[in-house]
Amino acid sequence: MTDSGQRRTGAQILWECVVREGVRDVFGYPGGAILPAYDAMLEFPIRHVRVRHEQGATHMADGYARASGRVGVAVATSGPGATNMVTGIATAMMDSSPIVCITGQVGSRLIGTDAFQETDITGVTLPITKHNYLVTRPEDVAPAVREAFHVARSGRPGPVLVDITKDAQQGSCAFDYDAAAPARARRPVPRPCADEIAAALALINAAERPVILAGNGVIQSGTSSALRALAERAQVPVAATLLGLGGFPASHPLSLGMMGMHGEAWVNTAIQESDLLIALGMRFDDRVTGNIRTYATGARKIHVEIDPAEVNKNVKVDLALVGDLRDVLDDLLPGIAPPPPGRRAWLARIRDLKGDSAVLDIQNLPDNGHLYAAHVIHDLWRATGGRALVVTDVGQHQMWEAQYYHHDSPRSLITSGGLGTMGFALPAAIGAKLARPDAEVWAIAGDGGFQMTMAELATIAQEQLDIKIGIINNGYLGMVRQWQEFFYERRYAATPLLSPDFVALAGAYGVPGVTVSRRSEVSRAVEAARAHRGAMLVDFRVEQEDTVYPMVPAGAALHDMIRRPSPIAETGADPD
Ligand SMILES: Cc1ncc(C[n+]2csc(CCOP(=O)(O)OP(=O)(O)O)c2C)c(N)n1
Repeated sequence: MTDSGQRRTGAQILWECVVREGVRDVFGYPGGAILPAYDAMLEFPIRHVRVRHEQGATHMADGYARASGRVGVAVATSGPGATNMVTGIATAMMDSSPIVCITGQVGSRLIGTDAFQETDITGVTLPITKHNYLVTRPEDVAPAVREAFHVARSGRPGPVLVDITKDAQQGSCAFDYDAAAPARARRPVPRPCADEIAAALALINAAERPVILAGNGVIQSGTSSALRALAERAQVPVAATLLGLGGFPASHPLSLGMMGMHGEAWVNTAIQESDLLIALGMRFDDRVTGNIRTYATGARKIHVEIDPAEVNKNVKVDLALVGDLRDVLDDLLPGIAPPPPGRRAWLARIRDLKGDSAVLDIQNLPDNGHLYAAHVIHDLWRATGGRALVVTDVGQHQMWEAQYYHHDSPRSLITSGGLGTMGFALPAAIGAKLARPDAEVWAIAGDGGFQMTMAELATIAQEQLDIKIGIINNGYLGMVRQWQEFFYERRYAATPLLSPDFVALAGAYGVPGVTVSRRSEVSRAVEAARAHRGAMLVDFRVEQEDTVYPMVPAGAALHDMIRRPSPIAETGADPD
């Protein structure tokens, strides 16, 4: 660390700030414009994971942040290095994940000349960052980096980019860390007033058929136990968004599970029949509401949200409590009254709905020898005791994971919800494993999404990371094929998929693998992977034309779902 007033280069100042923020792991890829920073990095206690593609670096930083709650850091050079980060930054933005991306920029005198590897990356990322900075002088490095970390983690978290010109990295200035505090005034987080809290309590205490909608905000704010206290005291069932899964224990009797497009029928029906929705840290995404005009029309709505821009954006609410969920729950809890008598009938009604749907559940049907993805996820959940940290990709397998792996604790599911980014799982799992080395980390990907970032297998091998990889291999871009099946008369344009031999591919990186094509083999393969010290890949060859049920077609009312047909066990002929 520097003595106060010592001269330091911009590159040294950068890493000193990063280290003082508590960061020890960064993910990146070098190049000319960021070379001074890479050179200076060697003087600092930083583990740098050199990725195979800069998109991977951003997903790793994101996975690191989601697994730990700490800020993740990704580094890239100018031009193509920086633009390769765009998808990862947008992914972090949509899911409110705190990451700081550091990019090199061409020399300040070359800016605007179309110099070699010049891109206006602050311009490019303006709509997909919480904030970004172009730093052209060494004196400005520390204030920008320190503020970037603050902005990324404060309020509603999100990605911040700091673009530093090569001369700002190379140049030097007198440096005093403590004097280089962020210049900008910090914005205080609002807190609802007593009248608003009283109004919310009046609604909650009187409601006969309330439902809590728990979102990512529960996990971000670390309020799982307060949520549990609220639900239990008021006897209110809890539905979760995809990103809210784990915020409330799935095994709890008041847990409803996932809501929305692929939510179970009882969850969506309960929401449609409710008289009060208590939305906590969620933003009424269209995948959650279906058609807004027909969404929970009989329900009053309370929205607790830290970002005022989300309030009344998609769904008009009766009462908005803008503030940190932790503060609001602290204020609400003492005023929760014993539930009114109607609440008991409501819970009974939900129990009936649940029983009705469960009859059709694939887990309750006889094993016909075929391997369904739902079996794989269910058996993985059993084998890991529900305690693994699962990182999924995007597609059908993501929805089956959400339905069949029952998450009891926060930060045990990491998935790209808002942007729905294929290629997310493998690199995000790397970040998660570095953030939580003791966790059992499983990356679950489709055969399509895995191929988008599978080069990061090399990173796993090089860093010797103990990550288990499960590929749900159905020979299709499954989720798109499902839409074609339902809405395009089974015209499977561009969705059949040829894949390499994934086990041989992993083997080329020194990662062992096995192929599984029968249900009876699932548990054994999972156990073998768990017993192996180090990375291992399991290629699950599942039914090709299986479908995620239920499904609310895009734009339809939440209660108008395509239900799971009962003869699902009859898909395909008898096994040989
Ligand atoms: C980068 C990107 N491109 C395209 C899509 C559109 N998309 C959503 S799901 C999906 C299919 C995913 O197929 P696969 O990875 O094999 O998983 P499966 O649905 O079969 O489980 C596609 C193409 C996307 N979400 N992300």
